[in-house]
Amino acid sequence: MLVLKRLIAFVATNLAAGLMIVGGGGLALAQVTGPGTGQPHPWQLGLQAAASPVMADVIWFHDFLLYIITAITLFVLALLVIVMVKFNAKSNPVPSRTTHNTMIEVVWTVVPVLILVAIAVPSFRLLFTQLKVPPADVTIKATGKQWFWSYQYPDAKFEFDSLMLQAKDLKPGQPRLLAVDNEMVVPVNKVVHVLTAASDVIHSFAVPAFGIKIDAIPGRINETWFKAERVGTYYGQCSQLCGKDHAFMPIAVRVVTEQDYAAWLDGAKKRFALENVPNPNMIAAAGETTK
Ligand SMILES: [Cu+2]
Repeated sequence: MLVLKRLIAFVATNLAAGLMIVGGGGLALAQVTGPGTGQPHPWQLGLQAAASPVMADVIWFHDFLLYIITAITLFVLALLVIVMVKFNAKSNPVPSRTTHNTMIEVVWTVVPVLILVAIAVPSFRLLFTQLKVPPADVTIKATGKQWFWSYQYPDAKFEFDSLMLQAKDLKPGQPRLLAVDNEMVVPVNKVVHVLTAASDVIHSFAVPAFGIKIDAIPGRINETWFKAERVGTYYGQCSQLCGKDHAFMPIAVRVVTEQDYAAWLDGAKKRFALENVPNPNMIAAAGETTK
């Protein structure tokens, strides 16, 4: 009974969201269905609401493709129905012997090319935005380990581990399987340059609300960036199968105001200081030359 109820609810939500898309109210699917809390929610449909300009572009591109694919599907369906109704053996007993039609052949070559160009332009623009890191305000190195993340703030010279909270340790409001003991903290509206690496196997650093997902590979450093536009906590997960606890190494990013960030940074420097701990993984701080 519950399954049936949920199924009906699911179909109804789908239909409503679908109608909104077809209606073209300019509403992104994610905003229609997501509460914008930086985490997935039960019966979620579509992408998580955007908290960074890149994710806003990703959602726009997703919706844009949905319009195109819907139009193409409906067009092909209409053609199939016409063929089935008008040209079946009963209603069209003597088939035409036409084999070529230059006009139609030009059209069915040129139109798909134009559609692909229309898709390629925003697609490449989005790729370039994602790949070109703007001048960074904060640099953080995220290291994937079996099975947790370590965050290093090279400019402030500290590093800490971030482990998933067990169900019994959750405080009210903290999501199960996503909340961690030490969140990665970043200031709002600042460009955060994320460097990723791994110490054992390949992991992947992904936070859907920021539109970032990048492999963390042992022995090399990958980079990506995000600019969080809203204060809050945003969750992601390791997105590369990395062993038995792959599902239990969540990413939690707490976006705070600049003042709160400065205060946190002061405290964190004392708590996680590396000064006396020789750390071979420490990367050269910005502005410092590597010896
Ligand atoms: Cu992993």
